[in-house]
Parts: sequence; structure tokens; C-alpha cells
Amino acid sequence: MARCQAEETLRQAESAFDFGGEIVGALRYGQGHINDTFCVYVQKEDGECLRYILQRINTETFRDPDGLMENIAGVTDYLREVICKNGGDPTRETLTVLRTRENAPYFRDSQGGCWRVYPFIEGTVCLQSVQKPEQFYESAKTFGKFQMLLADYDASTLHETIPRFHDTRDRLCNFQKALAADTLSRAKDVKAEIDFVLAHEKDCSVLMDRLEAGDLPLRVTHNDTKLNNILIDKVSGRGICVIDLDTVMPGLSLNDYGDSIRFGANHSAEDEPDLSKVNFDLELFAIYTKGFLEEAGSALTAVEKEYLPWGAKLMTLECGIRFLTDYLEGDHYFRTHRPGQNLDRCRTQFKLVRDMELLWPQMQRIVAEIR
Ligand code: ADP
Ligand code: GN1
Ligand code: MG
Repeated sequence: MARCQAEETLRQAESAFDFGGEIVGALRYGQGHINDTFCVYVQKEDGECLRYILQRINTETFRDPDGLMENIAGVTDYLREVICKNGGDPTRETLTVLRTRENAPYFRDSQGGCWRVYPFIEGTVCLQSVQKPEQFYESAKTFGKFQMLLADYDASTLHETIPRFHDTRDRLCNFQKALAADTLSRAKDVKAEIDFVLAHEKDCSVLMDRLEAGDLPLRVTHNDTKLNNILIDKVSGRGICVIDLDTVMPGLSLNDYGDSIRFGANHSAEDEPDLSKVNFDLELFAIYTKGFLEEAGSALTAVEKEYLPWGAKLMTLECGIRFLTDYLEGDHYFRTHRPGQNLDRCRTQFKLVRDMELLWPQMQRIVAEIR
């Protein structure tokens, strides 16, 4: 955002929300691919400093900001009550939507931009990759617990913020359309990746078929369970808060499990260009499986547990297909910082899928043992 415009947005935000003091600065923050996130610094009258997360909702991606914020306000209000009942600290264990002075969950700036505010959860870290295995275990427990805490949430009240978000079959279909259109003539340079997708066409239906057959239940799920969507307490090292609630919707527990594995069960960045550094780590896979099942396992059916390896593989495949589709379409969905970044992202995902296929019997054995 240009400086003048940023200052004007901050001025408008300050009149929309009561921050409890004066805004003294704001900086772009975090590494999300979708929303525009800023950390806002506020000075109270007594000189103490407060921080807030100010986010512009990506309304290209989330077409119904009212429905989206109704979901997030509803879920976080509900979590606050449950956390209080359980004797926890709701100011640290869930996001809190700061309401505007008119009690709305977000405000529109003069250019139509939709902005929401969360108090910054202090004393936490947000990791881009696993540094110690315990951190991955903590993230598993945190996401597993999140699913359990929302087990009785009325799913019928939730808006579907992105239709067919984890319908892998539909993602494949979108890829095929992008390939047929090939508007930027990029297909000729990514033949190997295209062939990889086409060779996995059948796999894309595995979980959707089981859902439609009634073998897998829909639950209230997060749907974007990357390691960097939880906050870890700096002192205790415990996972404390699940963030990035835009995609909380009815979904498959396997997808929440699988997306975490996709992102965290390796030691490289999602966009690592050197594929020799990208290796699926079975030990991390086992650690996450253990943590997730410890928290959410009692609620999962036998079929859900049996299909955990499929959750891991299909979320990785699906994400790779999405990156490749975006590359073919000109990089308009995922934020990129350099040319070819979505292609690099796609390649890491496909490398991880290949690794998983080679290690499939071991993955199944690990799940069976932990079950
Ligand atoms: P995106 O949807 O673009 O990924 P996120 O909601 O995940 O956006 O926010 C981006 C980053 O901002 C997070 O990865 C995290 O580092 C930070 N963040 C978001 N909310 C908070 C919060 N309430 N307290 C502290 N940090 C936060
Ligand atoms: C996006 O918003 P962020 O960066 O947490 C995307 C996820 C992808 C992920 C890949 C709404 O997540 O689905 O798995 O990038 N979110 C949306 O890193 O599309
Ligand atoms: Mg995020």
C-alpha cells in the first residue's frame, strides 16, 4: 500500500475502532498468502504500548465478508465461553474480534476495503517451519483440540466461505480448465508437473467418494492447518491458539490432519527451489499423528483413522494442483514475491507426494500402531 493511502486507512481505522489509545505506527506483518496483514502499534495514555493485528480481508477470495465475519465472530465467541468454562485464558487461547464503535465485526474503508482487528496475542511465536519435533507435536495437539472444542458447534450456522474448498475433484477440474485455456502459454514449460497431475486423476476422488458414500462424516473443521496458523507460547513452548479462521467450515477431519502434515512434516520451505532439500519426514509424520489422535482420536471413526495417510497425501496433491493452476492462470490467487514462486511451491508439493507414495506402507504402519 502506498504510504499516503496507508496513513489514510489507519486514520479511518482509528475512527472506526476504539484501540484504547493512539495509533503510533503500523507495519506489514506475517507470511500469509491471502490477506493483507499489519501489526498496529498503539500508545495508551499511561505510555504503555499495545499491539493489534489489522487485516484487510481478501474479498476476491472471500466474496461474502459479512458471512465470513459472522462465522469468525460466532466461532470465537463460542470458543471464549468453552475456554472460560474449562478454566483457560480466553484472551490467549482464542482470537478475539475487536468490534467497531458501532459493534460491527469489521469496517469498510472509503474505498470499499474490508478491515478487521484482533488484539495481538503477546508472548507467542508463529513458526514457518518445524525447528524442534516437540513444536510439531504441540501444533497437532492444538489443532486436534480445536476440532474437539468445536465438535458441538452448530455447523448449519456456518457460511461456506469458499465453496468446494477442499473438493479435490473440483480442484482437478479447475486445473484442467486452466490447462485447456493456457492463457499465458506456460503449459509447455511444465509438462512434467502436468503429467504428474494427470497420473493422479483417480486419487483426487478417493476422499470425496467416501464422503458421498456416507463413510466419512462432515465436521466443523479449520481447513487451513498450516503450522503458521497457530501461535505457540514463548515460555512454555505449548501451542495455545489457532488463528486464521477464514476457512472454518464443515469439512473432513482428514483434511485438517493432512494439511498440517503437508506443510510441517518436512524441513524445507513451501517454495524451496532446490528439491533435493525437500524430503517427507516420517518421524515428524508419526509425531503429528500421535498428537492429533491424542486430542481428537476419541471422536474419530475407524474409517477416518484408516484414511489418515490419504488425508496427508491428498491435501498435498491438492495444494500442488492449486499452485500449478495459479501458475498457469498468471499467479493471481496466492501472493507471490518472485516469478516462478507458485511453480516452485507446486514442485515441493509433488515431491512430497512422491515421497509419501514411496513410504506408504510405513505411513500405514505408523497410523495403525498409534491407533
Ligand atoms: P493469512 O490468511 O494471510 O495467512 P493470518 O490470519 O494467518 O493471515 O495472519 C498472518 C500472520 O499474522 C500469522 O501467521 C501470524 O504471524 C500473525 N497473526 C495473526 N493474528 C494474530 C494475533 N491475534 N496475534 C499475533 N499474531 C497474529
Ligand atoms: C493459503 O492464507 P494462508 O496463507 O494461511 C490458502 C491455503 C493453502 C495455503 C498454502 C484461503 O493459506 O488453502 O493451503 O495458502 N488459503 C486460502 O500455503 O486459500
Ligand atoms: Mg495464515
